[in-house]
Amino acid sequence: MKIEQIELRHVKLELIAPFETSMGIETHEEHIIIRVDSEGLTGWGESVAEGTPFYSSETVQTAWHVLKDFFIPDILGKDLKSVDEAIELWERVRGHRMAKAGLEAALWDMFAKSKNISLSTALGGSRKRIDVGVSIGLQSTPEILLHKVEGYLKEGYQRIKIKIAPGRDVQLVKAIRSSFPDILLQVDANSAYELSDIETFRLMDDDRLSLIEQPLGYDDIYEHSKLQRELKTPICLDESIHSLADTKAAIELDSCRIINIKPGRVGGFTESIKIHDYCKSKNIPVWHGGMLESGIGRAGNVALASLDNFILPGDISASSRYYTQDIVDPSFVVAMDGTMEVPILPGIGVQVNMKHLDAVTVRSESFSTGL
Ligand code: OSB
Ligand code: MG
Repeated sequence: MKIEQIELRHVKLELIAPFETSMGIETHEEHIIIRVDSEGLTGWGESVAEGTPFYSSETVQTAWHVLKDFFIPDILGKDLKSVDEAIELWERVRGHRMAKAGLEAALWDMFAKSKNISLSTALGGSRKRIDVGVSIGLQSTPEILLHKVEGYLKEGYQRIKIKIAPGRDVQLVKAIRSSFPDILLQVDANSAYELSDIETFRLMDDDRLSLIEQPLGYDDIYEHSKLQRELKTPICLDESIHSLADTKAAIELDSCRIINIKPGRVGGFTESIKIHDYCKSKNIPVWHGGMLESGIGRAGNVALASLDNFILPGDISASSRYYTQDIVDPSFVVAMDGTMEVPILPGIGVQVNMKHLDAVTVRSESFSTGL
């Protein structure tokens, strides 16, 4: 397919409520929406690099730069036969995975549309509905947290994840466990602890947590293996896993027993599928993480999570859990049984609402072959 035009949009979406983690408080989410036009078809993707380099070293600005100066010129005007062909052209770029994943997603959408199949089918997914959970930020009091947990359980969410930070951890887990003894519960530290904090994790080790997500250093694999050795509760790595190679290292070292897959963090759907398949061959369950995506990124997440080794419920919640107005129609909803439908229409399977997209766009730039 001849890549005729590519457009970048820096979007800024206001969250329904501030999202607090050990990395700070977010009131808005900034991402890049990427549109690719080719032979009458349009592909959409979302780069999840954020406004700040607190979760990942990438930001909207670094992603914009690398997309504009490297990834886009590599494919603009080319007649691509497949997504793989683009990935080969991009191979010389090191890192910048979130930038690459956004453009790769737009190509996946476009190629799926050209074959008249859903993105889920194109990626090799088989589930018609996926199991979903919700990620709850740090709250000002344990009472407010319990109230939120109760509300989300009533909406149907199959599991609860809470953010933790030093001093705001064990007592929150105990409080939730005493009110909701049997729910699927997990915690996410976003790298807020050190190995010397092991006692904190021991105190939660009998609370039947499904997993402890990324307790130690954001790039660490080695110390997590020391921590995992001392705990019954599975560790799950998020920030530390950027590739299939990291996944292999983490599994061989027993640094974690579960992997969180976010296509942005690992450079796209293609790498995500490799990680998914490798984990499946090693009996390691995976689940789909989230980056507070708009409906465009969410559609990709839902499609990827339809692959069969996404065994645990994902951080893929209803559009309304994040934003008052999504930029796609229909917006994503969660059924009372805690599942979400996988779109079956071609590509991402949802329509981009141009009016809503325009309203959240703070900057845009278009690149075309030029005649
Ligand atoms: O660590 O999983 C994380 C959001 C932004 C950055 C990192 C993380 C998160 C979440 C939210 O936990 C997941 C979601 O999109 O619902
Ligand atoms: Mg996480």
